[in-house]
Amino acid sequence: MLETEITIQQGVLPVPPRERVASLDVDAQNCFTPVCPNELPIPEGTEIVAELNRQALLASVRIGSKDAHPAGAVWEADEQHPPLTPLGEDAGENVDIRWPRHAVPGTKGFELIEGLPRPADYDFFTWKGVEPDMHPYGCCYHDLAERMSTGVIEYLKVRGIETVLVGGLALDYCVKTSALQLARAGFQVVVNRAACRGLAPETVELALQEMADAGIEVVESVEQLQVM
Ligand code: VGL
Repeated sequence: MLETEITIQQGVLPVPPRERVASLDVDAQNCFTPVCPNELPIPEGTEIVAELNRQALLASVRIGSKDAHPAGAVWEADEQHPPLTPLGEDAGENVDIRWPRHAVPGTKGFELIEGLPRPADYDFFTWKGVEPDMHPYGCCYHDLAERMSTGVIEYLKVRGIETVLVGGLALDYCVKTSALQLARAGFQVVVNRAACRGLAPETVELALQEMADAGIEVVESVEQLQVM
């Protein structure tokens, strides 16, 4: 826990006026919460909703992403191949490790957590992992090599956004990768810890370190943010 204290911002963090700020909800779907115990349930996953909604009040633009995976994707775990085990090279370059089936369109797990807007009510929304041989993490690119844009970065640039407030699920996978992609694209990125939950404490620690090394700011909650 010590490292968490070191990598999380202490005191107030100035953010620009809302015209230049966007709020991003990464994969805030039931499949990553206890609502769906057979997918990738994260304890307290549903509890991010109020904080995501508070965070959005500081922004002029609210964007979101969802995993949208076909059943039977090549990365699906099964009895012989448990979750987190690496896939062989013949699975292709756009998958890395196996995961339980999750976020299949038409199922409860695919839906955003209750209390969030509908995708159509966001200013911009993207769906990722639609192809059965692709399992991206970050919401800015469809492929792991980051050549095929989802349009998130371009949209934020056109809207004149400088700062992106980020929350969602899971902190140690899709939130982390999305934040790193946005930081590399030149945005000030602020990850809101209270608007995130992670799959495992060890990978959360690594994610916080990796984000800090990339210049990403992590705050405990929106209370720490002060408009400049
Ligand atoms: C995610 C693991 C597998 C995420 C998605 O949204 O963070 N994590 N698939």
